[in-house]
Amino acid sequence: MKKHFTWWGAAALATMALMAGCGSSDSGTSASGGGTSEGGSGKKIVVGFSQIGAESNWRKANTESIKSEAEKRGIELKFVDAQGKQEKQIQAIKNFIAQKVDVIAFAPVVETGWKSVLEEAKAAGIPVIVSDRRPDVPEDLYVTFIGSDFIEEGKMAGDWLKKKMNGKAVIAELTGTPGSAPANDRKKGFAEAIADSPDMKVVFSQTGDFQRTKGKEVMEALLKSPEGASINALYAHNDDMALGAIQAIEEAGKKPGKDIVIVSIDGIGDAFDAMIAGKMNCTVECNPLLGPPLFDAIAKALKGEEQPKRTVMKDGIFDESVAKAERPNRKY
Ligand code: GYE
Repeated sequence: MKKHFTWWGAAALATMALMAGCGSSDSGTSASGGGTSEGGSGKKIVVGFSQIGAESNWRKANTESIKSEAEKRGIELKFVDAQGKQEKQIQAIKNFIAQKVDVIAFAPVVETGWKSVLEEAKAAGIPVIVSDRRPDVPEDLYVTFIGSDFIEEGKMAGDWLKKKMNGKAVIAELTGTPGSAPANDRKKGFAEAIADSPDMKVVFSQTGDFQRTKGKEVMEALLKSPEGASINALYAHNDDMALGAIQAIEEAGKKPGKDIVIVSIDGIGDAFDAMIAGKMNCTVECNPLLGPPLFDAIAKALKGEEQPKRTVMKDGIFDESVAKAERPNRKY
């Protein structure tokens, strides 16, 4: 493999890093040598990444993509898992600022509450890249945001279900983490898609926090309640919750995928297996492989290059009719 690394590239990188007020040259914390991504001082570029947690297979694939891309590029990654807690993410970002990392990247668990910590990063001259979910902050507090269009995903799920059910369904909705961009937007997009069909009714909506076990618990309780009896469709904001719900539906003596038609979002391998087994009907893809575009954006930020405020990942939709043919292409 040819390395596209030149002395003037290194010099530009170092200059820009200094212009951006980055402290890699005096932080003394980063290991040197080994990689291709060095600042002019011979020190590795250090990126702090605050991840939400490991709540779903999507998230695990996302983490893996980020870690392996950092390694491939010889970048030192300080990776911190917040176990689903915003306070831990804020603390991690504050620590990255104190450590004078070159770039901070993060996936905000919820939309609100980020302004003050991002202002601290800005005051310290550390560029911030937003990964996966949008924070509700002024645009000047981050360089760029890379992730999917969650409203569009919700719309795709709603349009698909409307067609499948011929415009008539009694729907249960399993929502994602309260206050998160994907939960807010997937709910909105789905509602928009079915708004013109008065016989498509969402009669139940509760959070399963994007987790398989919680999806199962919520579905179990619903099926035991009187309103559970009439449900003939399930919309889950992610595949893991749908897969948990499938177990609950089977345990309740019903046929998932038949008695209750199931559509969810992410496109993980397990969802394809469930479709092949006839237990699930459709998944809208959400691409978790953000590592490569994320580190492209980081490289540009360090060079001070112009870049768009928003990069939208392209997502497809896969239903039971294509699940078997598509399965070998699924990597996560
Ligand atoms: O759909 C879900 C994960 O933010 C797009 O978070 C991501 C979502 C994904 O827990 O599985």
